[in-house]
Amino acid sequence: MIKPTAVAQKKAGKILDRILEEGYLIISLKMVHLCKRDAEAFYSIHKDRPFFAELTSYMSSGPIIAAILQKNNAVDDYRTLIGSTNPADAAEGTIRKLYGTDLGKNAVHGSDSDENAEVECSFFFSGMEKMKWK
Ligand code: IDP
Ligand code: MG
Repeated sequence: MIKPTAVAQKKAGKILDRILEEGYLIISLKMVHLCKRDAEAFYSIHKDRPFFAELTSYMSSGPIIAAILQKNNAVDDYRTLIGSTNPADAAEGTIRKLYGTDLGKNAVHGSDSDENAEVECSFFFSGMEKMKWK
């Protein structure tokens, strides 16, 4: 996902271009404005964390762009490409360092395992839209 601030700041094109340059295929892509309940469902894994309300309010504050990306070792390589959760700690040249502004507004989301990627792709996309992924 490209998060609301990065979309509002018109960074989506640059972020997607970088992802393509790094060798990912974009299998599916859409822009949607999540409601609070959608954001709570997507981030339900974090429901007991102190930042859950802040996170889900933010993620429902404006449109996001969701994508299914395909590449060998996609999850691990994408985590390296985006950098640490806090942009201040992210390595130079990473997407969060380049386009993130703080811990919440850190430009992009990334799945943390193949298993969660499957769940998260299914949250946004139908079977038809995921067709080429498997
Ligand atoms: P990740 O996005 O790097 O996987 P997670 O720990 O899964 O990081 O947290 C999900 C998102 O919640 C982060 O991307 C970040 O925007 C937000 N977040 C994490 N920790 C905090 C916090 O302590 N305060 C506010 N937001 C946080
Ligand atoms: Mg995470």
